Amino acid sequence: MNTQKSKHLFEKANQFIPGGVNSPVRAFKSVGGIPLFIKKAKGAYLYDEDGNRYIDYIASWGPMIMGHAYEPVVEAIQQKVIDSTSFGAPTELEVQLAQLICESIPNIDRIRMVNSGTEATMSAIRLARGFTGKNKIVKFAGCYHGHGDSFLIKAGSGAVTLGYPDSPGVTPGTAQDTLLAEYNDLQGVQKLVEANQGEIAAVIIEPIPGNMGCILPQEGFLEGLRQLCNRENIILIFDEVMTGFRLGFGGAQQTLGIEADIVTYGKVIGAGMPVGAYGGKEEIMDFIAPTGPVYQAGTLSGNPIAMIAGLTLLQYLKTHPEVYLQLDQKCEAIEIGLKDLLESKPLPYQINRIGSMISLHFTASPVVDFNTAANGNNQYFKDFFHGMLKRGIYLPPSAFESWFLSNALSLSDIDQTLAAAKETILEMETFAFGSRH
Ligand code: HOZ
Repeated sequence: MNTQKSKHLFEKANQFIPGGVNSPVRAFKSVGGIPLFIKKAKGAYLYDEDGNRYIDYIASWGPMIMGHAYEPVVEAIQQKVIDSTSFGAPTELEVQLAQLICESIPNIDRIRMVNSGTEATMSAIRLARGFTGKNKIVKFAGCYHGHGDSFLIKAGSGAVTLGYPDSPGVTPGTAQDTLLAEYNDLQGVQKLVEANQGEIAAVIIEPIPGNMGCILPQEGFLEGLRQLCNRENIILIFDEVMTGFRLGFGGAQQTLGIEADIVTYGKVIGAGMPVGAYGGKEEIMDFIAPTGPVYQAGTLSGNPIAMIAGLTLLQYLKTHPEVYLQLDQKCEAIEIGLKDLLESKPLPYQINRIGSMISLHFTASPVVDFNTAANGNNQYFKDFFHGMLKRGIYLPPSAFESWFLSNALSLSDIDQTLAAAKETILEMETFAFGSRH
């Protein structure tokens, strides 16, 4: 596969952009090699600057649930953009999007639009602190809530991929207000709450983490968190930036049957435009300015182009629930296919999946939290990643990221993916039991 143009662009990018990328995990650092520079995408396919085509399992890290350049969204943007790209003033569109969400998600009475998932989570904890009058928050190792200072404590995603889960630049004062728990360990959270009685404003969690690979909650864990937060007057924040409108229209809350006090969104809500949002019950949300004293603002918040993109996609998803069933079936086919290929092989592996999120870890023990995710064999992951890439399958360049399927994937794309996996696994076996042992 010729990737000369990407190579050249990466060299040039490194002169002008730190590390050559505008978001670290894109740099391929933990898997090695040159990141591909993408020229265009359509449906399930990405095309790089050298003209190579890839079947895409990143979907822009989640947003492109109907595939790239989805016609209704493209047309809606084209029609709207001639009316100007931003006003910095209220629009009917943002009311329509807010109404659609509030009328669809039972525990969301009000929602505030921002520009990214990071902004949504930062604002959500400020709101929780302002509302409760308490300072500390609990987060979970390996969960990633964007790059706000309070969250860069044992963070997942690119932070752990690149070896900086605790970022320099976060002051000790900020860090000490973030208490760390292990995902799926309810007792650990209970102990933290006892040791910090009356001081914890919020527990923030990806109900189904996608930033240490995809991890599933064990029975009783999230239910227990909900009860604990109720008992102790702690705000429970579900970070549904990845799962919102992806696992179903009602996200993880609907899938799991558990309601949070504040929910954060991003990705699918903006259909690939820079949008985040946070919402919840009226009494909490009305604590935000201008109704309440907790300040949060943004020049581009509720941007009309972003709103029309999000509104068009969400209207479609709401009226086409079969999309979620189709996505689930496609992802199940990948799961079953990979398991069939790996079952009889000497490579240790775990596959976690829910709906259209899936991840593959090369480890013998179940992946249920950060430590078990970090046990995965990164050499195997690199070999698998590059074996797939050279066969035209574009996976996340880190085992600490979930794959995201789009409904543009066809059965033939899935067959092609599994054929590539078969060849890759054979190659890994030969290599593992040849030169490496
Ligand atoms: N934080 C994103 C994945 N969890 C990565 C975003 C990007 O690099 O584009």
